[in-house]
Amino acid sequence: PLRRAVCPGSFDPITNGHLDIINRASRLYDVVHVAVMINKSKSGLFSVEERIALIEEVTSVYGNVRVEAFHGLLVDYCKQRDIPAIVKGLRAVSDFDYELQMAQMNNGLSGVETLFVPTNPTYSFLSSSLVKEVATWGGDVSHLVPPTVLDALLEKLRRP
Ligand code: COD
Repeated sequence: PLRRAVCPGSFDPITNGHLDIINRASRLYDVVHVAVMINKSKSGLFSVEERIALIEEVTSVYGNVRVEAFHGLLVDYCKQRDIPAIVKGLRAVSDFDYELQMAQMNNGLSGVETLFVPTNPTYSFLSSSLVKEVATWGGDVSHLVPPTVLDALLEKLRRP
């Protein structure tokens, strides 16, 4: 059977930090599912369809990444697709509290395991929200997101 893992997130938009984790997961597993989790209370800059298109474009080189949206609990996403592992990036201790809480909750709910990959230090300060904030005020984020994402971001900020 194929060994599967999921990299979940909001990906609004995908950054080089996300991409680094997805790339590393794609070398450890046969299939990596990237799940764009829909959060009704957070509307986001990019639509879910736009986020998926961007992720598909920048992960297609890996050859074993599948991207889809999901509305609901991550453990249900995993159960429906027979995915035993969640792969998450850990940026700093500040991520750890919440990530540990979610990992333990998810394991308690369904037995799914969470594996933490230490972030490439180049991206340890990086988040989608900071990228959006910096780009909104004209700051240079070209080293923080893939070129396709940069184009989409600049286009979006020009015509919101
Ligand atoms: N370097 C490395 N990894 C990074 C970086 C970076 N610079 N930035 C982000 N990441 C990784 C982290 O592992 C992060 O968790 C993941 O990418 C996604 O990041 P975001 O910011 O896109 O997404 P979040 O933090 O909004 O995602 C939270 C989830 C959607 C995963 C979570 O809320 C969830 O599972 N929701 C579904 C509902 C559910 O099951 N809730 C119960 C949870 S117990």
